[in-house]
Amino acid sequence: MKIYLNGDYVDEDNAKVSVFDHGLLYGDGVFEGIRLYEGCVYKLEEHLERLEYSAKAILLDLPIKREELREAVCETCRRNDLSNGYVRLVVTRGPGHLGLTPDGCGPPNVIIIADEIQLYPEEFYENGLKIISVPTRRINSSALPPAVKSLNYLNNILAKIEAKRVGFQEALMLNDKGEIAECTGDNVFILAKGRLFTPPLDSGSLRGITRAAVMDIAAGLGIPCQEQPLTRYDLWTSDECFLTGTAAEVIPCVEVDHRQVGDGRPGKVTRELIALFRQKANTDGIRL
Ligand code: PXG
Repeated sequence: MKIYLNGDYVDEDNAKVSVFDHGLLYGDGVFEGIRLYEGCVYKLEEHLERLEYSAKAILLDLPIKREELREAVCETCRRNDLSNGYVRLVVTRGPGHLGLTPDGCGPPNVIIIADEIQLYPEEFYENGLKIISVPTRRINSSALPPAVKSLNYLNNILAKIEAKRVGFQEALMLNDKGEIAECTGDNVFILAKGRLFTPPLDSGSLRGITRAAVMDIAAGLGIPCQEQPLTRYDLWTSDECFLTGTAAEVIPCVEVDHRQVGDGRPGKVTRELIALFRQKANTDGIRL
């Protein structure tokens, strides 16, 4: 496998960064996860923009321009002969001293890994996921803007472990007020009385690119969609529930905290959104 590392395409075994990189020492950096569908890098511009915003928010100067980064993502896919897969784009603060200050750190490391993707088994798209809310909370939006896709995922990882230990595939994460934030790597939607609802960013949700794509598809279908704070009760009593994310795409939830959602089967609107998302996935991006 060829990895892009600071302008070079190197073998996996030679793709090395310093142990003094603050990305490793402190999780100081930003990243994106991007899909490649039949030779088309899905919503690449949106991902590059979000990366730039994440970097700006944490005062990290990207050492590479949009055009170069776009080409590097595509070239990494080409060099690995991929036409379907997953791209991980990472920018770290770079090597520095032991100590939190990023003064003297750098240059940032820019890493692009393009590989095949491990998807949820198709069975979950047909039968739905069972999810459970967990004690570990989403980081408060006043502590770290949830729109920043940083290298700090420890509380999401703890949430995932908590859900898995009690036999669930995914964890529902709440914010400090007990409102729904999101799942560990996916946004949450419900359908109630014919309207879609998803938590606003302020509730602790990432500005998901799949979330936005689903909102567009829903608008095209004439289904109203509102960003609104949601409680666990709203999910328990919803007619349909689904998650959205780069890796999972659109995936139904049929049980939340042991309460069956709707009739316990993936809902009609959810199935329609899954089908339309899949239809459009290889048309909405940049061709290799
Ligand atoms: N919330 C969080 C916290 C995320 O990290 C999403 C929502 C969905 O956003 P997009 O833009 O992908 O629709 C994400 C992003 C994984 C994995 O391995 C997934 C993400 C990030 C890191 C790892 O499943 N998803």
